[in-house]
Amino acid sequence: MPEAFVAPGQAAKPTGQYCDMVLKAQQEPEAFWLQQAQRLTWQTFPQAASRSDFTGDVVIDWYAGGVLNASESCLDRHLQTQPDKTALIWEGQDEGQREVLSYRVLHERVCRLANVMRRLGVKKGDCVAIHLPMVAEGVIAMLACARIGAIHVVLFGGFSPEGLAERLSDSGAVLVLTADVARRGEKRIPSKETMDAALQRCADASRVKHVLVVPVTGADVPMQAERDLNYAHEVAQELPTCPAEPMQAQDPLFLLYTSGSTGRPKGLVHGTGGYMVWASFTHAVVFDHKPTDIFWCTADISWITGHTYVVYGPLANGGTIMVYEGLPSWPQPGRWWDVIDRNGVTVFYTSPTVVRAAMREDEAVVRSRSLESLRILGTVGEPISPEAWHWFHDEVGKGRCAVVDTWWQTETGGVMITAAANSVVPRAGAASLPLPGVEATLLDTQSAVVQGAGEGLLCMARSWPGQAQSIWQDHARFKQTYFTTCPGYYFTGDGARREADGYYWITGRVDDVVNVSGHRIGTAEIEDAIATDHEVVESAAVGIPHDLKGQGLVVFVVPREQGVFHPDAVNRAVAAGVGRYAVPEKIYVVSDLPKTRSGKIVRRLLRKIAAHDLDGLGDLSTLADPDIVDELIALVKAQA
Ligand code: 6R9
Repeated sequence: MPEAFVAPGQAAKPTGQYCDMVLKAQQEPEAFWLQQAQRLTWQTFPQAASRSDFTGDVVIDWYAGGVLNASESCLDRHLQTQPDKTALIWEGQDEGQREVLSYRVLHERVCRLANVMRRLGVKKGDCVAIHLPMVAEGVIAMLACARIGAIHVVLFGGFSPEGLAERLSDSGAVLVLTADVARRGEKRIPSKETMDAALQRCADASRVKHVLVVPVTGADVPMQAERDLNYAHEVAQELPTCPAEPMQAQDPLFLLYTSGSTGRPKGLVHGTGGYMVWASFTHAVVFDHKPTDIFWCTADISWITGHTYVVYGPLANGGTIMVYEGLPSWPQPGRWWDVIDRNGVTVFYTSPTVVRAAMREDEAVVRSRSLESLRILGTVGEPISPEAWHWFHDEVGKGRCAVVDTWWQTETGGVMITAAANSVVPRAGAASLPLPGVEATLLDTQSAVVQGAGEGLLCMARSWPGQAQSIWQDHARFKQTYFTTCPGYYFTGDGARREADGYYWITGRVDDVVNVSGHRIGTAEIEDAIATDHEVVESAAVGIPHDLKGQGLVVFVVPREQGVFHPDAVNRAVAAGVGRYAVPEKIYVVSDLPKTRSGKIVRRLLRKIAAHDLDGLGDLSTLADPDIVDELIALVKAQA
């Protein structure tokens, strides 16, 4: 095992391979990142690593001159060395549903679908929407898009038709892949029906020429003649080989929508070369990848974590991925532990929410499973408490697995801050140290750099290969969102604390984004959805601490007419406008919201009141109507 690494220039003498990388990336970034580019298969090797610039118009530019195809790095090159190695193990949620795909078979399936898409007229640079549950076809669809140079846009199965329509229109997708019906425990999710409703709502629905329907359950669903096609039928007609489209390193590989503090969800654009290097590099370094690993990242493919650590990272590194369709504890508690035991999973990467839920189950559930194949455990998406970290380490890892808490974002493409497994000494509850080449910096509210131990806004001083290039068709918004708060730096939206020896602790979002079980929800999206109800004058959504979900969503609503308004209307509006997953925990119907004299809602106050944290509400004299605070406190107490 490599000697555990502390921090360059700190504590013990820095040694080991990991430390060499940190120093090289710091001292000779160009040479270091060109060297890392050799992890991929290139048709033309790049001439430069980064030509990025955080000032002026903001340019994120990696691997200029490089030509590659992401699917060749994930598939073709492994065909030469290990065609029969298992690339993907899929298990369905019903007993006995299992499929094992070798690299050879995965390559064939990807090529067949790529040929279908080409036949249907999809061209390089077109957007293709993927709206599928955790079935092998989701992975296949992403790689098939990459194969022909189409930009994939994976959409969450929990979005409402309105939420889907918004993203379909914004991306201008020309083809959609959906399921007939998705399974979720006992529930059946009408994916095709939801997509039909979304397409009806799209003003420019005509841009979507075809809908490919994957028969997940085999249910009978309405098919619109000419537009809708059966996936199984279409791929069966195609050849199992397909030439890969040569892509410039800078050509987009995918768009992924995520929530920010204001306005509509943004489609973050990830380029091909930089993103793929980052996916491969971080998967190898953070999870100490070994060729014999069976890597299970439990994230849905509609999340960035699913993109980078279900699909691109492990497959670029020739690994074996586990894809499981079902819930952690359905049909019985401990189902995921059984998946680990049955398949010999060695690396298990999940979310703190899953860990917290498992902690609440009878301890016999986890103790009755072997889990002896595991060697590394990871979490992502939200902070993990030291208590949950220790439980994960002791009960799931049986005290012998490395545990990595990984901090990163849709915008960063892959892990940024972590205690890389078997290289960095972890600290329970801390995100720990920036990866090689990640220049994390804390800035105070005056944009001055915080030195040594301290707290501040978490920023990056320099670009890294996985950085998103832009927001789809809105570079001005990209610049405004990420590069104006702290000029010259990429601003993450998170706050953090740093110890004297360089370890980072993430303190949470400093903007109006709420993190419910790892789902990033912009409060503005919730408020916009509620505003569609004409009975509502205005509303404010805030996050409060929640034992199980990390954060819960609370909404304050001012109805047009007090007394007659029913809070259920709010739930309906949110479910329709955003999706059921975003329905608030609690709704308070109030006569007004606390505002400054200039009319700005004082969210800080609402957050504290909603969380019953009534000490130190601060100076209320700047409020337009300070009396409203007493009304809110009384209401929250009465409904506790
Ligand atoms: C990968 C992913 C990003 C936001 C991020 C932060 C929070 C993610 C975290 C974490 C504390 C961790 N976050 N990982 N907070 N510790 N290990 O989650 O991407 O969905 O874009 O969310 O999630 O607030 O800014 P994304």
